[in-house]
Amino acid sequence: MTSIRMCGVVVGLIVLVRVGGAQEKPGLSAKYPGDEGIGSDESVIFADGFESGDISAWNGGNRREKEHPVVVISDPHNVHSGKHAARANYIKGESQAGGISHAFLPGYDEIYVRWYVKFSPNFVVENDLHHQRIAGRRSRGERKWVSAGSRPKGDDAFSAGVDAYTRWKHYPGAGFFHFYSYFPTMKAGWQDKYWGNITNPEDPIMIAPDTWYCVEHRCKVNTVNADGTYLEDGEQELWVNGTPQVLVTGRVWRTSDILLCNAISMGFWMTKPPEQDQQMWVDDLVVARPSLGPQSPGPQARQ
Ligand SMILES: [Ca+2]
Repeated sequence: MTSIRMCGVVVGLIVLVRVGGAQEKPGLSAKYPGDEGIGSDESVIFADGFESGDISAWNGGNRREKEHPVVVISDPHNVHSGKHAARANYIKGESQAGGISHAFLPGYDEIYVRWYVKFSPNFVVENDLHHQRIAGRRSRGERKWVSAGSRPKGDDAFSAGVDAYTRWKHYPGAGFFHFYSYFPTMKAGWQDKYWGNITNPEDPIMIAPDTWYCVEHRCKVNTVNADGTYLEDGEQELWVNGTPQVLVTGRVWRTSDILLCNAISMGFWMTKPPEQDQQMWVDDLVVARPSLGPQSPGPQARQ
């Protein structure tokens, strides 16, 4: 399939899905064109458009900083709004495990995370790209992240993940966004180990190269009653460019109220190293209690 034909298919899919409906009501972004001042809203937990010129706002820092640091760049073509964005640089044949994270304790029952992401024209996701996480960690005592290959116990950690997915390059380029999550009732997979459980959209929006996408991710923990019993009423939801993509209900994220949504990460690890140098850019990330929706056009916003 040529790149021109591929673009035609991608555009057609996006138009079809958009007719199906956008987010029902304006989110918090509507009050802050260009995200200007959104970080000061009392319902915003964290916001970073990387305008400080570094990632110092992220209190979890830069994972594997010496090998593959996430850096802040100012090339206007690769900035969504303002003058800076974050960039992950992939090197041909090298495993890329970099990422940035931020924790906010004790945490919340439900949060929304909205960000913009763009992939370089030659970007290929080999299978899964572990992109963004809403993590549930202990609100008191020792705090851990989930471990790859292991099922969470219900009182240690959970991970609500958004990946870019190609199913071993069955889909071109960066593929589409889906869920890749760890939770206590997850199913075992390859080699009888517990790898992130996948939920795909019915009508995926295929990721076009060199194009900004607005991605919004919601996680709501399930109810834990005062007597220690719990309900199967947790949720996870995804929108791309304001269009609903996946809604999971009835999920058990936890069996103890010690776990809350209290950390996020932007990650860049792929199942297999890339076969070429490639880049990904992220900008305008906001974590909030109400829904956000796509950024309203501001004086410097690129649509
Ligand atoms: Ca920016």
